[in-house]
Amino acid sequence: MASDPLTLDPAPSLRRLTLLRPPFRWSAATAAFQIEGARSADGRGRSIWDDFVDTPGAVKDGSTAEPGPDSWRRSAEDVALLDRLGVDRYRFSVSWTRVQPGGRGGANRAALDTYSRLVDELLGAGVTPFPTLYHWDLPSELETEGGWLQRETAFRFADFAALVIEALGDRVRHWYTINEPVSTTLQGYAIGELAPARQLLFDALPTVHHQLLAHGLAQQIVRDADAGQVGIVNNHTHVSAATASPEDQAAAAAYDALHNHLFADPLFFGEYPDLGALGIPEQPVHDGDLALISEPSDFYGVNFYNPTVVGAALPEAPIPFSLQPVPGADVTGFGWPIVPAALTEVLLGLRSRYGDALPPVIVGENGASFSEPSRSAGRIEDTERIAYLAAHIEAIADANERGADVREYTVWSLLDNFEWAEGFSQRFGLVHVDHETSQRTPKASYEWYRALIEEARA
Ligand code: IFM
Repeated sequence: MASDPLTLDPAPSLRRLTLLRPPFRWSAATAAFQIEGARSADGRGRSIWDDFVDTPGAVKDGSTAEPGPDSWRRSAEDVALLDRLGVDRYRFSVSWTRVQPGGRGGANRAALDTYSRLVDELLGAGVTPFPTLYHWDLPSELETEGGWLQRETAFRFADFAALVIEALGDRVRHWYTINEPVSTTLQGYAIGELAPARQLLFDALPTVHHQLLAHGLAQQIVRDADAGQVGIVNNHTHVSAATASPEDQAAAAAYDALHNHLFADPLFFGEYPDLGALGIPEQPVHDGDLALISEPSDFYGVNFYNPTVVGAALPEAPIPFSLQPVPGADVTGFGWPIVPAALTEVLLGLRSRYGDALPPVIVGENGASFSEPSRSAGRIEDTERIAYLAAHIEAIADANERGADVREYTVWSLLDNFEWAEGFSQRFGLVHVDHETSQRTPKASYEWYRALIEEARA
């Protein structure tokens, strides 16, 4: 996917909405640790994110995800919001440490009952439940034993997945296995921006294979249980070289391989790209692993936020590339460049690289944080977010018109929530949340998305 820099198309009009009529689906997403709060309730165990937030200075604003939206106790409010929004599906995640507090053993029934009630409430509201089985909350005990660096973790995850699928699989018919393995590998184990805050650089890379193996095992469990549709969801970025120099081009190709191909090639080609020239060791593959990992899924989830411009390594740097600003692009509150055309390129790039091996695509996350007050005296007029979402939806329509097969769009996020190392300082929600009182107030973008969904179905 490495190519020339892309230009920003600022037009937020939805002139292509006609291309996204039903059966195209509209969704919104959250994740357990980011919204649930109630860290000590109902027998929940510790995860690597509890360890992270309890490390002084690790979270930018010192927040701990408590209470935040407090969705463990207030899920009925979330369901009411989803109902009025009119989404087809709700992407939420199941907390591993609520179901298996120590990361292994029998299920905590109280936790499964709570998720079961959420599923029933969603179905009652006409919203299809679409859980993610792993959204970054690895049990601390397993991290102590090596976490995703250890092959065994994939099997522990499969045990957990089996408990959830057994409890909910009579009503849940759509499953994401693992969320953004690339973020866990690169930000969690390689550079330590996210939990478990390891700084292993290329020694982090066995976590790629172990997460993909976990996906393959969980997918097999869904299949064996006849529990519906299943796939993985990863983050993709469009990579371009900072200049036409051979050094920058080579660095961009290396980053593209690391961020995009290393994770998707084994799923769709059944083999890892050869990154030996970069000094990256081979993945710890056992007989039969790649066949399992490349078993066809029902969909491929693509999370997209921003493109990446890459230049040659800086002097003395331990990695063979440098990440650079995207020239001329506006940025979100996070500082992420806003380039909707890059999403079109990612979708077309996947199509052209993997051809018929690529299943239908779901955009599993897309959204933007902007500076907004922590307390809301009324509706927040988040026009920048509306422009961001509209332009990216249009980018999907463009991709479909040019041969991609995207079947669903998911906004990150339904709610303002705990943005990992940024704490409560970044707000992505369609709904404002006062993180002290947990009060929810729909923003202008919520009403805009509601109207868009209605119009797309008309
Ligand atoms: O909040 C995260 C989410 O948990 C995973 N994908 C990216 C989002 C924004 O950073």
